[in-house]
Amino acid sequence: MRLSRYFLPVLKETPADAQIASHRLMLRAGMIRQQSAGIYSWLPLGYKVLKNVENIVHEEQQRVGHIPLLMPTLQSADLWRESGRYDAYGDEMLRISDRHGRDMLYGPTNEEMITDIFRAHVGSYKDLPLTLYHIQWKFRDEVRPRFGVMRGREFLMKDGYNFDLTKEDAMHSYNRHLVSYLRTYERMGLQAIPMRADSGPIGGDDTHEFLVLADTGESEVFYDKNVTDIKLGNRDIDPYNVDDCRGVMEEFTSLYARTDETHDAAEFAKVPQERQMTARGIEVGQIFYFGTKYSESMGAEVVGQDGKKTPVHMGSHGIGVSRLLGALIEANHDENGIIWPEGVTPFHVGIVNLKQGDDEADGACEALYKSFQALGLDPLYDDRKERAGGKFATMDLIGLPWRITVGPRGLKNGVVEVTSRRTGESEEMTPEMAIQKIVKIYTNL
Ligand code: 5CA
Repeated sequence: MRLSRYFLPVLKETPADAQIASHRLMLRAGMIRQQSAGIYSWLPLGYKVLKNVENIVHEEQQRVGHIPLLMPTLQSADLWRESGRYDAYGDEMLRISDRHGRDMLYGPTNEEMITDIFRAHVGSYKDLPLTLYHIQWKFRDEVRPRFGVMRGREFLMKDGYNFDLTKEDAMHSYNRHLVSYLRTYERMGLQAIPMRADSGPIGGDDTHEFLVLADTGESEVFYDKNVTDIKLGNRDIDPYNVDDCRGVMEEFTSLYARTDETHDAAEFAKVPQERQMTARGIEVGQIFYFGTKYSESMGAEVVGQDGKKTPVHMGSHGIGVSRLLGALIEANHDENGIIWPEGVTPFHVGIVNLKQGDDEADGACEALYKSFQALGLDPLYDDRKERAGGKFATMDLIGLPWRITVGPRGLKNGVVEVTSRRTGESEEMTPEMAIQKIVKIYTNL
């Protein structure tokens, strides 16, 4: 993309009503525009990152055998009457009626709908286990939408649902989700700690939330300092292997880590005092096991090996896809702007032409631009007739992890400058070496 032809409405001024860094930076970098309270348009730059985050979520879900589908945003109230949640859900549910006076709602989650799909098409234990998921917009009429996409009313969520024959099988699904979530967040360059939580309106007793530590997080968290040392890394975990997944679950959840909802001061006191941490966190995902809560009330049964019908054991599992952009920025920014981790960056590299109109500089930039594209990378070339300072400020604000600066002076010596957004360090090298360096960074991800 050439910046002169792109749509990047950056703001010079800091928006007054945005209280936290990620909200301010998303507005300033032209990523989102608020349309009404808690409802946003995703402008091109924001949309690109959202798609990158979505792709990682899809890949990691499918890596562990979960199957994508797509359910609608609007649902019939009758389905929710079957589970009893139409009345129980309260004011967070946006209720709508259509021209025939039928009660509809904008889905805040999809347990009922997926259970309906399951009961219509699955009847035998032979079709289990099954995990279906989608990435779809949700609506929750939050009392206090705030912090931009962090607590929106309309937001994008990955929600997945497992169907298993027994509680034991369903717990394997739960553990497998935990493994896949850890990998998903790590690929984005985020550490999200699984913590014992409360299940709220979804139901069930077994639930963990995944929290990214950040001062601006909405949840208060209590944890053993040692949990932050545990990483999944590149371990080869077979998602179908029960012991492998249970092992990871135990490793990540045996140390004390809880949100304020389940915090137990007496238990916490057993953690050595120098390791007792109290902090704030952003909830970027949650997994639930709720057994037969929906399958019993809605008649989702399978015929077992013994020929008898039995309700399936279920859980649901959510990732806050749009919220993740906020969490990513909270965890990766400085006073000049965003610092995207390579795994989600909207463009792989920025090219800054210090002297637009100079034949040599223009030619070198064009050559870099075309080479990156030919190698399958997505460069953003600032080809505007602007001062260098303004170009650098824009690049810093939008946070591309790598910048190549091209100017007549360097070109005289055959070099361009490669700058890391994170460290601020610059290195001079030939354009060929610069290409090699950047390509290598992205192939090694
Ligand atoms: N049905 C279950 C799992 S699929 C469910 O709805 N879980 S949830 O309520 O925990 O939501 C899943 C994730 O969506 C949360 O962890 C959070 O990251 C995100 N989320 C929830 N509410 C909002 C909101 N108002 N704005 C942005 N993200 C949200």
